[in-house]
Amino acid sequence: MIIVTAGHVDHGKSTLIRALTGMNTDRLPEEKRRGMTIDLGYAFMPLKDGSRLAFIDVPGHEKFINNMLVGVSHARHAILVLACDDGVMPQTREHLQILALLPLHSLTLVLTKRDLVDSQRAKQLTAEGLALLAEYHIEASGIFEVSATVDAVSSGVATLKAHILALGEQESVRATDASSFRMTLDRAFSVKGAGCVVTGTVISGNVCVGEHLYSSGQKAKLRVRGIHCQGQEAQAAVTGTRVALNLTGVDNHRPPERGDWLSSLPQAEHCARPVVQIRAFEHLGSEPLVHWQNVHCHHGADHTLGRISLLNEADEDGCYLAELVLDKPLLLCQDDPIVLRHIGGKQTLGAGRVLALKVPNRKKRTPERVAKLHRLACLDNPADVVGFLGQTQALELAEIAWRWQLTDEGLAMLLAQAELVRLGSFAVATSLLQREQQQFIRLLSEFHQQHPDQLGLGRNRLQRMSHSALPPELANKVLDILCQEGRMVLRGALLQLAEHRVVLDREALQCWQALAPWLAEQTAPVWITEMGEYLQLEPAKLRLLCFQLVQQGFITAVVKDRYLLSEQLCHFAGLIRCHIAQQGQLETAEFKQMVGLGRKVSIQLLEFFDRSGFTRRKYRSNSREIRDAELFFSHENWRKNIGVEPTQDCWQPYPDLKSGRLTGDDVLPIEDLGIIENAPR
Ligand SMILES: Nc1nc2c(ncn2[C@@H]2O[C@H](COP(=O)(O)OP(=O)(O)OP(=O)(O)O)[C@@H](O)[C@H]2O)c(=O)[nH]1
Ligand SMILES: [Mg+2]
Repeated sequence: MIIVTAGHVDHGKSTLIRALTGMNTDRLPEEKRRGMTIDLGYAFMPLKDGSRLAFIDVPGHEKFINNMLVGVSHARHAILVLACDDGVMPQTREHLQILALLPLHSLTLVLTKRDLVDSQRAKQLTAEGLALLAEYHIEASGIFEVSATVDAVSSGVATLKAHILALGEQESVRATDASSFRMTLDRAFSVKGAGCVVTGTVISGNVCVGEHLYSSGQKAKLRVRGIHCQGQEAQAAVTGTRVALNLTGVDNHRPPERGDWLSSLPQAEHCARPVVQIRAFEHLGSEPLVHWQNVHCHHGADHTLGRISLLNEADEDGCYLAELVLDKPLLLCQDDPIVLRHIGGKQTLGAGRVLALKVPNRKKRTPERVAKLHRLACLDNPADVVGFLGQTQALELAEIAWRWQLTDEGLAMLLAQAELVRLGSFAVATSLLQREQQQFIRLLSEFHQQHPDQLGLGRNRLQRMSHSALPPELANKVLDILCQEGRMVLRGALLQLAEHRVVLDREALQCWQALAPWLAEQTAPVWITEMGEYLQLEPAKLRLLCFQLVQQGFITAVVKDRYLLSEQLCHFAGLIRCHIAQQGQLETAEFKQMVGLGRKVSIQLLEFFDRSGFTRRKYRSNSREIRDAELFFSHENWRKNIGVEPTQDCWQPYPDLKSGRLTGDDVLPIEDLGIIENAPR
């Protein structure tokens, strides 16, 4: 447990810590000379169970407010110090404002320098202190009057110490964690014989000696060689403790520095435009926020300048929704506080709580988006937030883990609580999945109605048509599930509803009935012009018919515009298979002789078989061998191979990728058919 001090300069913060712990937190020579705190100071107090409690002593002077912000950035317990002789001063108020913006577990009010005033003044000051806390809706966990420079027993220090020890014991009961290790660095230095040492506050999770951690400042992972936790050598450190880590693997060109982060999870990208909910103190006299106002942004021990892009007007609680446009991106997680100060350093304006790390480029202020952000801001529990987000979008598991800093078990627990299911590397709500499935089915069914002569749609086209909220790889998974459930069927690269059947229209059927016997009499593949002469049809019309017949698997194009019956093709394939089984290979001349056709057409046929994956031409040779004997086995089988299923009146084909008849994963629009090897035009 860590307790931070707060209060106006010279109100006795450091003296109080010395009285409590016996340790002097003002370690710098300059601090000793001037008798004031400049940078953060640390002290420790042993607890009954042998563990230790840490104090962070902050400077009270307004010039060093940046250091104070680093010290309190992840504070959960604080002591607000108020000197009896001075009373409430500007930094008393400002420090309290900053503490009020943080998710504190306890705040103890301590009136110091009690020996300098009478009891009436002390009483009056107690009332003032309480009124001040009430302004910020903070309830003190205890109020103590202390004189830290005189004998500790009679000065109230002992009572305060007892209170702090009790707080420490309560906190140690609370320490259960499913979160991963994350720490902000407030100091980094080199120790002779040990190397790089960094110190900071463990914000979540725990770390052990020997572990490797990601560092935001370094490209490589760093190994933890040694740990000091709460000022003592240790093997591990847990949430809410002050630690010093001895790291190895540090790149000395860019050594760790204040503001860096260490984490056990691979770090997400730094965020330059977080969406935040800003709690401002306008009602307590702070300047009102203005759109596009320049501000100092303090996050952990890191700092940058930025602008506030307001998304709405302040609500009744004085809260705004805003996007922070940061000069330097910060390494943010969900709900992280970002303290906003006036650009002139005059006052604290408020603090933002991180709601989202990814922002859309457009439509930022639509009523729907603002309502969604409002809803998000009202949710405190991570499971509620994840559940809410999962209703409308797929969430990447790695992103959830980073935003809420979760270990694998923590992530599993969160998903279970939020009722999300894992799908690949994503988490989605079942309701969203169902909606997407229904949308795919609806679109495909509409497509079938509009294009009864077509097999179906490719995945990409279906996804584009559905304007799916899911990323492509996840949408593919949803389609796979639909196929596994038998609601859709994948024919080659095309998806169709299970019940969909392609039929030839009446005119096409008549043409085919006339064409089939004529084609059966032909020994060689015929050109489309010959077919046109026979059927007395224009080539354009005939091409459409041929396209349908090819889809149906009745005919096959050997080269563009030259067709033969698929049955005959299988007969040729049978001859090749037989010959190669006996001879081991097939020469072009042998094939020519076997089928009794001309040289040119024989080569066209052999090259077709090569392209479709049935045969392979040997390197620098005119002979061929079998590559996939399963293809073109028999007419019936081949139809099965190309996905043909018998129906009552015709055959259901799907394009065969191996033969290259429909390349790509889409049915191309009719204008683009030219690029398909044997698609008729
Ligand atoms: N009489 C009396 N003097 C006190 C008491 N506590 C602190 N002082 C004196 O007040 C002066 C300032 O005390 P510090 O502890 O340095 O004050 P601080 O709040 O740490 O000041 P900064 O760190 O600069 O913000 C010192 O001279 C102390 O001796 C007290 O209880 N009684
Ligand atoms: Mg001090």
